[in-house]
Amino acid sequence: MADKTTPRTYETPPTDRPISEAEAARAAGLAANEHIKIASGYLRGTLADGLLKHATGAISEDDGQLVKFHGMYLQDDRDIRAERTKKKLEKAYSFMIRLRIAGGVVTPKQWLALDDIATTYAGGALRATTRQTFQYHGVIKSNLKRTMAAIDATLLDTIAACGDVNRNVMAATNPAQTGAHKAAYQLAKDISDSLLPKTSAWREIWLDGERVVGGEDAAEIEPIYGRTYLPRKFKTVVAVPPSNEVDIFAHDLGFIAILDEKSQVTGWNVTVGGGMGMTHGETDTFPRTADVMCFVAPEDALKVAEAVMTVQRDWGNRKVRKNARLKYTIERYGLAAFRAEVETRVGKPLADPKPFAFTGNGDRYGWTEGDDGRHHLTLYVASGRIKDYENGPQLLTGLRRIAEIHEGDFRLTGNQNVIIANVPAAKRAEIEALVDQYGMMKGASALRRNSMACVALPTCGLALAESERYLPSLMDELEASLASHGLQDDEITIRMTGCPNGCARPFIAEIGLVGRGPERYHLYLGAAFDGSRLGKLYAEDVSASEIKTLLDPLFAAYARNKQAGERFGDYLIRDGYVTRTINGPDFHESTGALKSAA
Ligand code: SRM
Ligand code: SF4
Repeated sequence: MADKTTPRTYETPPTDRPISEAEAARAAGLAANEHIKIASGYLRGTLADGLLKHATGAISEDDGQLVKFHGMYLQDDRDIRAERTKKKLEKAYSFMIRLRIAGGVVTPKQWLALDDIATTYAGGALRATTRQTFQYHGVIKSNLKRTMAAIDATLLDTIAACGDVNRNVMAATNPAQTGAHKAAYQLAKDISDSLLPKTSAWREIWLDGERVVGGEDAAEIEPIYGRTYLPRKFKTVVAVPPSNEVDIFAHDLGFIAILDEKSQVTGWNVTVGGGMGMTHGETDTFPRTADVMCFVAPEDALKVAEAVMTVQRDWGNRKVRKNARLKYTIERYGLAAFRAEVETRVGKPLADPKPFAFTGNGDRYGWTEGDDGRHHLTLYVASGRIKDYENGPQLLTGLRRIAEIHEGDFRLTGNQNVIIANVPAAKRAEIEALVDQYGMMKGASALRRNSMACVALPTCGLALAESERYLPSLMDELEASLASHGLQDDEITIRMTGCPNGCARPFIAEIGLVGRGPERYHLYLGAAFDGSRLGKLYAEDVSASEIKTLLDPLFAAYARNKQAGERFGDYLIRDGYVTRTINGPDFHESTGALKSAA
């Protein structure tokens, strides 16, 4: 037995002691959002407590990141920010809530309930987004849980509408149009369901649901995502040629229906690595059109979707968030290596893509008739804002009246428009009368029908310039200019955003206007009408009043010199006004404006 006085010897403590995941993430230099995810307990953070703090209309910064996974953003009214700061008042905080509606299909009953929520909690407006869903703006903190409960009662939710996860899955708009559209809608729903986060945090926080007890085992709680979810947002779409209304080349993952001679889907071409967002002046960020990677049989489509997403989960950049999207992963490792890894995970080689052709990325307005004799009416909604305009269409009331009598459903398009779908022939006249009564089809020009603007000011915290509130008046001027050159019926795509994040996909519009600062925009030209080619920077930092002056001579030259069927973007390249952008980093390589317009 050792004598009490004998000094003891101790082992040297291990230097590789187990450290927490959060510490490991910090040691590895991971981006701040990675720490927040790790520490959040599967997206809970301190949200539940934060909602009880009535002294502020905001939530903590970390919770502000987490709440995105629940489909929400903390915002403030930027129109009155300076005035409130001067008065030493807290910013006028409120929340934007985004729904998840795979394929954008809503029943009349849901429409009425969503309208009711808009009227009660969100300033009387529904906002159809560029990704086939709705947003509410201006919901104050004390109404959040009531609003979420009301959304839940519609059998819709907001889970994964934002955040580092697979977001709302878009599909060619009208499932009732053909069998192929039905298949596209089904695939979108299946992908949306299978890639949905499984944490019970959403139900627990917003609906006072029970915490699902179980271990802290990531494989059980989030079998696909794990504790850190994805490096960045991930967007999936499904298209049916010849329409590219979902803008497949702008998304991380896409499926293009390949049809047989009877228009049945034989399988899908898979696209990867599209995206719009960039930062002005930082050439290691850029918009990129997706690559067409392979062809898959219908029974393999879901497996491939999961494999693409998990390769991005494992290979995506978790240190630098602005280089974390799949487009950068593919630029870094190459398409061949990416495809090989997807094949390994799917467990078989994938076939090469099949031929396909798109004709445009806009919507088809007015009435159409489906295979089954049902009728569908596509309505133009300026920037997707569904409200009663003072001297314009009474969209909120009119669509409510239609929902009260409609037997089919509503479809949201990826161009911020609404389709009143599945109308039996006998009901068409009644619906048409309501559309007329509420001024919902008042002649939008060809340019306007092919336009989109992102939300920007006053709610978007990232906006550098106006967009939704400015584009309508700019279009008044451009319409006059087009008409003076006899181009009033020419379809030209025009899109505006308040910053280079590209929420209205401006880099693949023939005329792209991207906010640079108050009343200043970069002008991009030369993109393809079908959304398959990026535009080129034509003029930098132009003032709002210069835009028309710059475009007018180009319209004149186009009117004079265009060949039969030639699109505006293609013409500008052929006649040497801008160079053709190949893809990705090449976007920054040379400026446009090679030749000045006479
Ligand atoms: Fe977006 C961030 C609005 C489609 C790229 N987008 C934002 C935020 C949430 C601002 C923020 O982070 O604080 C904007 C909220 C404004 C507001 O007040 O409502 C916002 N984005 C929108 C919507 C509502 C625009 C619209 O006018 O309809 C669209 C909602 C879509 C949806 O239903 O999910 C919307 N955003 C897009 C698209 C278009 C698309 O996906 O087809 C893009 C370009 C494609 C892409 O993802 O690359 C897009 N939004 C971004 C980015 C840049 C991402 C990047 O990779 O760099 C941001 C900023 C970010 O993520 O850091 C952003
Ligand atoms: Fe906001 Fe910029 Fe997106 Fe417009 S493009 S909504 S300004 S983040």
